[in-house]
Amino acid sequence: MQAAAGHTIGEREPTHAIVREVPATFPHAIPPEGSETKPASGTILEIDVALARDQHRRYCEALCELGLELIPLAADDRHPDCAFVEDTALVVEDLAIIPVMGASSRRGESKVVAEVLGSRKTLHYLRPPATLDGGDVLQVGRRIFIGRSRRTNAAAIEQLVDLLAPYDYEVLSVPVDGVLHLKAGVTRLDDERVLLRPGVLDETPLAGLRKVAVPSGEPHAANCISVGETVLVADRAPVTAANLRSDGFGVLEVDMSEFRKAGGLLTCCSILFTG
Ligand code: CIR
Repeated sequence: MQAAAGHTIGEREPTHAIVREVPATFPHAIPPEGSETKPASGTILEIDVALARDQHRRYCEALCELGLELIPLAADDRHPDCAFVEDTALVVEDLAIIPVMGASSRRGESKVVAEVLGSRKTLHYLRPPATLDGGDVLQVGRRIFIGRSRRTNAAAIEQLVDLLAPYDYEVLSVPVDGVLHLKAGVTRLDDERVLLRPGVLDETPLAGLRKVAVPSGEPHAANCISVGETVLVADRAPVTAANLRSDGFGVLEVDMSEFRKAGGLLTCCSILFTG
């Protein structure tokens, strides 16, 4: 199917997932912002690296169960947050967009991701003063929601609006307050439905979508990965998992406790795209 501008219309399920291994330096990752137990700057997080690696392996197995072909990247100990690969790039149809990441300490993570994507897609680099993390970008059908957060600014949104103009997407800015990234508060279930954590973002731009709220005791569950009719959900979210099952979704659960200690959720650990 072709859009007026001649681009392939991309309402296709993802086929590939870039993932990045857990570095030995993971406990030096940026602490979760907004956490009441936020360690002082320079404090080492209480992360069990061996357990994190085991959880990451199970996460990768679950992505394979979703039918995705994995593209694994080696960890880089110079970059404690590198397993959160989602933030380094976003892919829209034939474009791989490499942002200037919001946290300056993480910017060195992008190079290897750009190299891998550059062999498959057309690379486009966002320019300063734009800053953006991939965790702030949510695609739902022909709508692309961009969180305006502590990491992603208006200049990035303006550049994306221009860049994506020929592709026939509606690009909507969503003020985010209370979570690090947009996708900590809302993720896609299908092209009409999203899983939502109430109270952490301005829901006005989401009008027109059906919202499935996660219960207050399971805030981390709002971040899921949905491919086809199966949804990957976080551990310790039994109500959300049961609700999704009764809505007809297959549910896979993965324990990502060590990643949450560094402010990461399920989507953070992969870049999904259609190859
Ligand atoms: C950071 O602060 O950048 C990392 N410690 C956590 C990034 C999580 N990424 C995401 O939500 N997409």
